[in-house]
Amino acid sequence: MSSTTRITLSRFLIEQQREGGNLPPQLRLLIEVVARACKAISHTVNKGELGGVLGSLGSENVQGEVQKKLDVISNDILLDANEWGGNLAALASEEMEAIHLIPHRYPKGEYLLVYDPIDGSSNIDVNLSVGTIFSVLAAPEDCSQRVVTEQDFLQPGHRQVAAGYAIYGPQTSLVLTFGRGVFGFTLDREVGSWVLTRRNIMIPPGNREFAVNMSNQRHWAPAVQHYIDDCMQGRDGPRGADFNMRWTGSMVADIERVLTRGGIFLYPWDAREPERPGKLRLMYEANPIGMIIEQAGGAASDGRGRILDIVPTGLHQRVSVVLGSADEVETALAYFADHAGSGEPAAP
Ligand code: P6P
Repeated sequence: MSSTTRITLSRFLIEQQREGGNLPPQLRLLIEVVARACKAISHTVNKGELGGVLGSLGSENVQGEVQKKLDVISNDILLDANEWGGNLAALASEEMEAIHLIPHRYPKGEYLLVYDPIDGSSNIDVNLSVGTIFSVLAAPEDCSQRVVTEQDFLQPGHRQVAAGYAIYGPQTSLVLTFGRGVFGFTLDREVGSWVLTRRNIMIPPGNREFAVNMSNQRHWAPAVQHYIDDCMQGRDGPRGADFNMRWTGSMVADIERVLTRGGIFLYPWDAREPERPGKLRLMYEANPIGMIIEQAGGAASDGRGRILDIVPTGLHQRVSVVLGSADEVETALAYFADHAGSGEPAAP
């Protein structure tokens, strides 16, 4: 790509602000700060053994999951980068049980940032792609006059004003949406700039590829068993086509593949913990990814309805997800509908 055509993230955001007229300066600056923090996280992840950043801390996060060193390091990078800028009224993270208020010494802003600092952290020690997922909401107007509470974050996903993820893989890339299309950037490490490499990403239809953790198959609701069974029967079965399966253990890596070549990603409810709707978290996994998928022409459901219409009841609540190319999600949801009247177990 010649240097004359290189559009950096900064230039892209300024042009979006100028042209679209609905990328407010505070939101533009917030995205710049988050993107800069993702560069710092990428640099730290890439150190691997040499940086002493691998392995676990021996502690558990609010999810009851083992915390990796990089979970905490990345969380702190995002906190330190964002709390002073005057763009945020508060932050929230997978790694922090409660919301994080902006210290009194800094001005409060108009937005709420909620994020998963390292998604897929179980893959860090085995050198597989991991990522950062973030979601931006508008803070209620009276937040400037009062203490922000968790309730202020509990907005349905269709109220997000921006969403994105960084993926730390063979390349470090950033995928962003403000509700007017999905854009991809690649980190130029020589210069330290995010460079626009994909405009208006659209999920290709018709790709016969599903991403699900097959080891949970015996625990799924019958609707999911039936859908995956039919895919597995290939061209001689009801779907009339052979399917491929991929599962990386990092949502951002699987979603990057779905955005790029299509297919479907599922993490459905299962009977291992029947009271739990699913494994993935609504506020900082399903909602931001769901916004990106919809903006790329896809669909994002919890198996019964649109993920972005779910009214959250808790910062760390979990949800079942079925998302990807609109055609394949529609086909999968037909299985859910077929089984819905049978009284079979499904997401509570
Ligand atoms: P499992 C990572 O912990 C994560 O939240 C997602 O990134 C990923 O898709 C999923 O969980 C993997 O879950 O049960 O297959 O390890």
